[in-house]
Amino acid sequence: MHYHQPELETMSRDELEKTQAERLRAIVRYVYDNNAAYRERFRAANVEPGDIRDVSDIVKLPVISKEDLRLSYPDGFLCVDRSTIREMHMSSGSTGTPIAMLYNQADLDQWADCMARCYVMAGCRAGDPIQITPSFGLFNGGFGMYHGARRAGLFIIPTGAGNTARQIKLVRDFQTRIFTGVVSYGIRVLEELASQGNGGLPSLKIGIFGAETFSDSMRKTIEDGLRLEPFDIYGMTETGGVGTLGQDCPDHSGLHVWEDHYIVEVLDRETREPVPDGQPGELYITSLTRQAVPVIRFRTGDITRVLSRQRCACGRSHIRLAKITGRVDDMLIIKGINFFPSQVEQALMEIPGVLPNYQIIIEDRQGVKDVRVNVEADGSVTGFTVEKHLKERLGFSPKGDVFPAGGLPRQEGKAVRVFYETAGE
Ligand code: DLL
Repeated sequence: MHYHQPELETMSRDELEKTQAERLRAIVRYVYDNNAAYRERFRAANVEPGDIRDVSDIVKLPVISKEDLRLSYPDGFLCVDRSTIREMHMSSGSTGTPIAMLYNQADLDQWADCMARCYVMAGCRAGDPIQITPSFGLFNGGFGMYHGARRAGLFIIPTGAGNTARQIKLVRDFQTRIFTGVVSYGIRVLEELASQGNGGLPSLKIGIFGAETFSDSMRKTIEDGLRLEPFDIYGMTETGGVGTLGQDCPDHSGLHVWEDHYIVEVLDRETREPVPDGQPGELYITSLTRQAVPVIRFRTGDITRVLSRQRCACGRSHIRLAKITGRVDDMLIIKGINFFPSQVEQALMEIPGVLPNYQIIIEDRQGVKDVRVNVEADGSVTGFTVEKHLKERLGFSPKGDVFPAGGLPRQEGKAVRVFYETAGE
């Protein structure tokens, strides 16, 4: 077995929980002493650092939402002197109001180590050529993968986003072994390969994909099409970026979250009470080791469940979560039925001949919502086939429109799947 930080990745559950308790006490004291906004929030919740003795005391602390972070833009939760900041990243967020994440040197090191753990866990070894296709810029994807690849000693090919024909040429010219990207970019590469019609990419062995829900069908399409082993990498701007939270291991039995750096809580979406392991809920994250902008009980909006706290076949003791199935704010309610875009994706991909490109259009006709699904498929699939299958799987019948391969628009970066139309005004 290979690990980037063997002692930390395989320490016993007892040690891990002891480390978390110590670090939780320290970080709570730290944010209280170094940031007025945190101090005020703690006071409003009637809690003091001394009240936090064990991990179970975490429920006494106030939660922090994306909205809180937006309102504090650009640096309301900063806990270090501005002169020590070394880098920043930003997420645009669905409303367009940004959230900024600032890093000091210790935070950049922490990010690099978390990312390097993910790489080594996936089988990457020093000297392996890695092509990094998320964009380099304010989005954390490109630079996070870069920092980690430096730490793991990989040979970095920093292509950034787009120009798929050139990406393919570089894979061939430099025998790229590891390919990284947002999930939908894996599909884009497959399409480009098909249109070139001149063979596959045999040097590729490892695919590291994330930033979007990774349905089983999408995963299989990428695995079979690119003939590599796909890994699902998880992270977000607010926790410090890609890879900070973790990834699945070669056992593919859930996402290992780096628990010496983060405390995971899965809470009921309405009551905010912890749900039992195995039950789905909303993920809250506390960062234990970040210095510039630590988050305490950050409400991620992501839906998951705890799969296991047992040591994994890979030797790691860190918790395993189910892959992220969607976001609380993505849930759609049409004609009284709740569903997530990822369920539509899963159902669509079960239809033979359907291609992995689709749009969900929510039509609003004077307050009455209806849904239409546009999907690319080969000539064997009709709108009727799509409608019938979605009805069986989702319990309601959106209108299905079929487009030829390449008939729907593509975006650079994360794919946009849901569109809103207002009609009849
Ligand atoms: O998307 C970080 C990242 C970059 C992860 C590249 C993996 C690869 P944000 O733009 O802040 O950061 O978006 C974070 O994206 O709360 C999830 O809703 C979603 N997300 C990220 N990774 C996954 C994943 C990056 N593996 C938000 N599966 C998160 C499902 C994911 N959703």
